[in-house]
Amino acid sequence: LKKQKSKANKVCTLATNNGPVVNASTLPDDLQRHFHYTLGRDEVGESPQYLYHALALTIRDRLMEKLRATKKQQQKQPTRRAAYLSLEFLMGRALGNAVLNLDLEDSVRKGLNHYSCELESIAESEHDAGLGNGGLGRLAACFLDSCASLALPVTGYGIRYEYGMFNQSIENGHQVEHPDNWLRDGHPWEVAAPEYNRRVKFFGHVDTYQDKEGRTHYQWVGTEDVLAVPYDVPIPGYQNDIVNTLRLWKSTATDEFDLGEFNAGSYTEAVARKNLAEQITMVLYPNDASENGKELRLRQQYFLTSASLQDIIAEWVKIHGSDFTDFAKYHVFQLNDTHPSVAIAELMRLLLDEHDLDWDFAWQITTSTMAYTNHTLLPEALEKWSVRLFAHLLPRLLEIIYEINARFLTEVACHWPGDVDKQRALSIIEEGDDPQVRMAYLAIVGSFSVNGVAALHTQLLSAGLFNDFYQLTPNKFNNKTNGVTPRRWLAHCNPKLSELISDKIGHNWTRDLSEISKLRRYYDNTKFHVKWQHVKQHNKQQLADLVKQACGVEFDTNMMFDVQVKRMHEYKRQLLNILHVIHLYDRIRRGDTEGMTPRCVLIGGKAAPGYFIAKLTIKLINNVAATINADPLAQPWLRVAFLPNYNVTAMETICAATDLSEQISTAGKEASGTGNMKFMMNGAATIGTLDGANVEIRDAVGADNFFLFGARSEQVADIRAHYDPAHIIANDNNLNSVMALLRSGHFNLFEGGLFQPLIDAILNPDDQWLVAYDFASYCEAQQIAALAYQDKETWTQLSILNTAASGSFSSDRTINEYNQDIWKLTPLNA
Ligand code: HBZ
Repeated sequence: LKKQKSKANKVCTLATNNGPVVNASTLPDDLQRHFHYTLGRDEVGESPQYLYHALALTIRDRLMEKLRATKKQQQKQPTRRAAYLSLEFLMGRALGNAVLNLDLEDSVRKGLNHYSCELESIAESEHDAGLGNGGLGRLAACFLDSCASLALPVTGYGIRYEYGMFNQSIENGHQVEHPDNWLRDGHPWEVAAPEYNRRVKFFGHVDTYQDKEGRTHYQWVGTEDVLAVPYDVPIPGYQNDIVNTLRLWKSTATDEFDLGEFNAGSYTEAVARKNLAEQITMVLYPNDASENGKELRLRQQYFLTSASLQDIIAEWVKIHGSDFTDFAKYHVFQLNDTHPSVAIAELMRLLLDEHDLDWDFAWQITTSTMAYTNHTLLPEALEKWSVRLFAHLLPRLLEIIYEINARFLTEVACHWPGDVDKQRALSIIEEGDDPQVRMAYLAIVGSFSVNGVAALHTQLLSAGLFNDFYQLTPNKFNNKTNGVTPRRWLAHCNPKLSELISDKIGHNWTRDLSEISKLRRYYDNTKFHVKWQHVKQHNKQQLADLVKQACGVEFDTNMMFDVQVKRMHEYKRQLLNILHVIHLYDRIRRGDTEGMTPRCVLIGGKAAPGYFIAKLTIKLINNVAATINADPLAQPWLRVAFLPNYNVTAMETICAATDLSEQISTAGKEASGTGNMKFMMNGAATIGTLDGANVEIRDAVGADNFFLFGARSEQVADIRAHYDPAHIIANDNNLNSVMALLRSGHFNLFEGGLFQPLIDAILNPDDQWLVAYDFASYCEAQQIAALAYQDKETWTQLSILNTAASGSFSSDRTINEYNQDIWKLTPLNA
């Protein structure tokens, strides 16, 4: 019996170590096994989602193998690692990306053959993982792809929202929000890991006591605890056998919490408390540029932060016990904006209160492991939390923040002796009737690195918004211009162009996008032009099909595709875009079509549900579109559509099909932009202001190949000082005529006065966004772009040059810079 037992154990150990064999050749069989046995299905029939699910499980098996191997390699030779802390990871769909990164396309197609199904149609069953608002969340997703592809030991930590970014429909021209129940059909990519549950504290109060040596100890007690359950999502590197982890936390009630109440006879209260705990990770806040100060949001931030730091520290303690000497040598935390910046206070708390370190040592560790990325210059988007709320929800953390602030203000006093105003200006605590914690200041003080996301943005941060901090610690500040992953944003979303590119310059651009510059050699090769145009036509047809189906608008692929897709915001100036559309329409109606280029204008994006003026802009775009599309006079020249529910998956079709990319923010307001990079990579030309990464895009492609317009960021303050939009309108026939049309109610015949707030905004001398100011130069740049488009050769050259110049906008380049300057990690296999 003893013998048998030990044999059984051995078999068991072997099986868990090596697992079953899964590889490309067994894929078709594995797919059938999952379809028929795991899911218990017989035929595909009306329900292709089961086949999608089976395929996802089949691929997940392969991801798990590589994930295990990657972990093993890390354990064999412990290396420094990074944690990317972010409230948002806007992943989109996983299937196509996994097939590409694991190089499984052929075997997947073979496997699907058995069911007479196409990969493309099966992929449509997947819901987008929309766990983010926009640029910041999608950047985090691109970064994960690059980290895995560069074999860097980086783990993403985020929240497993039950409901992601809302779904947008357009009803009578208005945005209507619908809950995004993305987990409805299950999420086959994730694996729950309840063995790593963590407990997060809220509320309660702080007790202190003195030990024998007279040291004060702090105990955060009387808390209401919530359990954090990790769900791991595998992140495959590009054809390199590496699979990293994105760990998403879900909140649940703790067991004994329930039991206690239950035994006391308060069954309903216990269930209600459970709801309260589960509320934390229920829904993503859909605001992308303004703070709402809601308690639940602070709970989300602390929940993510505390669970993630505990996770990392627990792992450390398992190996090193209570010795934290080398902790900072092995760890770095990248904070994606201030959203997780309470991590600075939480790491201090864990080290001080739970692991008994003294302040100086804990602070030394914190300030050599935390790094902060800023994504905005808009003052209204800088996070502040009421001290009152903080004291109630996280009393111990507030104490620690006060202590950090007191010590920091001493430094300020040394640097600017006697300057009390300076101390007030730099204080982490903003004084006033309702004192506030300034999270950006906490993030700067507690980090060894502070970076902006484009050259101009970093310069404006250092010279403007954070100048005092820059003077105090200039070496903390650095730039990391954003990038996007060329795997999803070229190889996956534009297979036809990818093939054409690889035919000419080989395939290595997918690993090293700087190689794409080799395309320049072909920029005046007419044979190549024909192929390039052919691909673009094909992609435009795909987008035209999407627009037809989603909006009922007929896009003609021979017309120029002029596209602006991004979150709706005044600073992004979708209003300027639609004013130009009205101007074109006005010309058509006046018969002034000489030199006009036929174009299809596509606009898409979500407005924060409480953002009135952004929602009204959506309504205006829809009304203008309806009027123009119904006018037979306009048909040959102009078509306009607002695409509902713009998301990652929509962008994959859109960026491959666009001729002209609209990047028209008021200069100095868009930190970087990343859509601009996706369009460029796919061969669109940009019409844009000198803002964010547009500056670097224009430098890369050459001024002749970029349609520049508008006020420069350094002029904006001067312009605003004597801004008189009424005067500008009166002196510009085109704008005057557009405003007259708007005022006449031409676009709101049965909705009198509807657009008055937009008219007022343009006429307001306080208009921060300078819509009227930039209108004339915008129209001029549009006319130049339109003329360029009429010359097919010129435009094709422009298109090729844009793709060829996009090499430095790969997130691989960005991540290499993060690694060289901030993280200093050694790649696995190296
Ligand atoms: O981050 C964007 C910037 O506007 C854009 O210029 C930049 O390219 C991108 C990546 O660096 N910022 C955001 O997307 N911000 C948010 O989504 C956001 C979300 C929640 C908030 C505040 C902002 O509470």
